[in-house]
Amino acid sequence: DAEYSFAEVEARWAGWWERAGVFTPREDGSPRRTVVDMFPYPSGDLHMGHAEAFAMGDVMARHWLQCGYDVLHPIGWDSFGLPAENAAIKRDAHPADWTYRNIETQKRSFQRYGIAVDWSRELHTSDPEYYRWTQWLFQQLYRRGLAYRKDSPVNWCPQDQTVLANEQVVDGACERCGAEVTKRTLNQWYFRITEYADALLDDMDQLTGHWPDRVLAMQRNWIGRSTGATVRFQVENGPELPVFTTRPDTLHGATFMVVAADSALALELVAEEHREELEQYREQLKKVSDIERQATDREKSGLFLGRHARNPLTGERLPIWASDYVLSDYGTGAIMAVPAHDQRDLDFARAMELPVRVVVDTGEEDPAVSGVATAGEGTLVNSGELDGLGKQEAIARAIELLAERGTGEGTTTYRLRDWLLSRQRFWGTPIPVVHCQDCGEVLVPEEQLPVTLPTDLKGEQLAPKGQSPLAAAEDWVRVDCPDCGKPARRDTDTMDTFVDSSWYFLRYASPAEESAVFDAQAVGQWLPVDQYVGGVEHAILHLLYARFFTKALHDLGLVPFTEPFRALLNQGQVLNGGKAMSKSLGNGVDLGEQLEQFGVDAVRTTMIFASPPEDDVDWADVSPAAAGRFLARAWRLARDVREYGEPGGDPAASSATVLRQATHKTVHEARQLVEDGKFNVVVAKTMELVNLTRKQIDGGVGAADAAVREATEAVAVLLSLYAPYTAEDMWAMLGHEPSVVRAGWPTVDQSLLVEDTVTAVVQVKGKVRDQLQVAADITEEQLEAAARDSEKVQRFIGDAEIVKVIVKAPRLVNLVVR
Ligand code: ANZ
Ligand code: ZN
Repeated sequence: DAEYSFAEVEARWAGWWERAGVFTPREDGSPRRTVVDMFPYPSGDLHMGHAEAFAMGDVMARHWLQCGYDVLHPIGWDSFGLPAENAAIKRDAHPADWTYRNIETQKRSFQRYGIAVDWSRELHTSDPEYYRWTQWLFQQLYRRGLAYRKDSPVNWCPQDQTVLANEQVVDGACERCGAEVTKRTLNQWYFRITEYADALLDDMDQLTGHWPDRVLAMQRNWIGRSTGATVRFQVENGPELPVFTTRPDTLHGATFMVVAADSALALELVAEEHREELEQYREQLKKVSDIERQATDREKSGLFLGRHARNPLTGERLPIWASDYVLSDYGTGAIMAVPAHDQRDLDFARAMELPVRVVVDTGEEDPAVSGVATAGEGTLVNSGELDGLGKQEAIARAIELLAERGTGEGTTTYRLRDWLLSRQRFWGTPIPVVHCQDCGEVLVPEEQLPVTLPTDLKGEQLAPKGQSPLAAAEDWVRVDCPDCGKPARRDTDTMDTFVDSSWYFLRYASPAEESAVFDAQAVGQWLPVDQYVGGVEHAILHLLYARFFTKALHDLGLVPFTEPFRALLNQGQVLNGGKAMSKSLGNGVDLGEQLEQFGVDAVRTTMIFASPPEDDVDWADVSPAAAGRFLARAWRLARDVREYGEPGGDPAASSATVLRQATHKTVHEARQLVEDGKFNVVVAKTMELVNLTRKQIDGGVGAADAAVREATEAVAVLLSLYAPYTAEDMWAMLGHEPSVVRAGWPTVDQSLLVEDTVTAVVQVKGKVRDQLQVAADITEEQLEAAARDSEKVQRFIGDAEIVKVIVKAPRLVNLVVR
């Protein structure tokens, strides 16, 4: 007998799906579904993380194909970015060389991995055909006032001459070279995502239940909408000092004020005798990253500015301090401190020996004694006309009082900041703007797009020098102003790669479209994405940016929907020994070696079987070898059916009711399990069906039985979701034309789903000779047929003639013979 060899099975089908165009949408009027995996960065080769994520997305795509949908499951490459640039600097090459070489390698691996994607729609964000439209979209946003430039302080490494992200500053030093990081003010491009803060929050209602709750919570938190009040305090012999507070009810408990030490406000307010002290303090702060500053366990520091302000409700005189625990870019950059009811204020008050006054009685211990601020519900005390009110009533009343006096009003504040999109790097989408002395910022005319990257820069020329490497390409930089024709200069910054990935899924609908960013009709037909798949590390930025872009494009009349991804699946990580794989731990698992040793299908099956999709997979705890043995067992069913079975038999005529029930039940349940994201259970169900089928064959039903063929075909369809090579091979052995991919979920016979089976007794001349498990609602004819088919019964009858049959369905058959 032929034996299962994954290598032979893979070789038989390698490349076949692409050649046959199996995954190219037919656009034949069937209902459509779109599955998109977060596109990969071409970092080198496929790794275990990709292998898991793409196996998951593939289950959904393949399931919908079996359901009869026309499925769009595309792939592309997020191919701009720093690693390519760094590799180019090191190897004295152009980033494109490294990038496109990696894409080739990785693409071959993806194809071997048998992903059900339509390669004809492959896109690269670093292709001019693609980034032309990234530039075009930037210009549309610019025209709408959604892209703008402003000066802003950034982390600056004087050694590397480059801007650093907050995450790259460690203990005030550059993560790479250790130099002391300073702040520098640069003119940067921003997208006005804050204009969409409310829409981004409110539209999450549409996503609830379809996106993981934790992702929604993280986005909500990141946007950070706070409702409260702006309260204006009057500085003695000075300006008004507005603060944002969520607790205007606690105004009587304010005992001092704090302004952000690094703000212009602090410099403006400081009394002359404290100026030097403030300047020293500010120097110190430049070395601390924003992340560290916001840590709650950080020791409080600050200084008195030598000024006072008046409480607008009580007239009380409050000292003004400066500290780093107040952020310059949140609210108004200044606060009223209420130490009794705000922990950060209490810590500061205790450190600086400032008074603490309770104004909300919560029944808890005095914060001045306990050191724990009381933030909960309670009754107002020491608060004049607010006394006796509850917290919520007092908030409303305080806002009324402030409004009456003209010293405040209700306001909403957000934590979300505009999106800083410019990068002083080479390998990204050039910003399509020209700067002219006379005309200012001028958009590059649409017919001149794309503004392509110069191809003659390489190696050291790309190294960071404090401005974009593009600035060094003088020929490229110098252009005539599109408006006045005078000499002007191109913008030399490139876009954050998150801009490229904020709209790629839209391009998949019509990737070859040359005259527009996309074909509106195709976008309307394929999008929004029905199932988006990717890692939780993108819970905030990428997903928020893509949602923002979609909303902005909606408002520009370019797309008819406001949310890009109907459903989101965050696959877990692949660990090894309980820890994330890493070079330093030396616990990396090489995907290529796993594929060589166990085969694609065994690795994919292992990924899917190990745990629910959103849980981590610990490679140390799984057995791809066992998965391989399961696939071999499944495959042998098809081999035996081919060898002994005759096609065309009617399973309904089979007496193997138990097997038929199991088959139909498995198919029925599996469909729902996939929809519910319980992919691992689908594998378990397939295993059970494979084992049962083998038992039935060996137990007398035989491989020729139509019910066995039926079960084996169901196994092939189930396997097509996660073991594509084996499934295709089985389907062919069963005598079908390829491909199994669109074979369709077998039609479920509802009568076989009846949970209750009963034991029917078969008697020959009044003596019990066999017992059959049958459906409770089996018909008289079916039961008689089953009884006649029983091997045991046949043995007792031998050559005798059946003269009479008494059937009492579902319990009894009595055969009278002579
Ligand atoms: C007085 C007060 C009393 C406050 C109280 C809280 C509790 P969220 O909810 O995060 O929006 N705050 C305002 N601007 C700030 C800034 N730039 N840096 C640091 N803290 C700032 O927080 C709003 C509260 O955070 C505001 O309400 C303010 O403190 C503080 F019992 O005002 B509160
Ligand atoms: Zn001009």
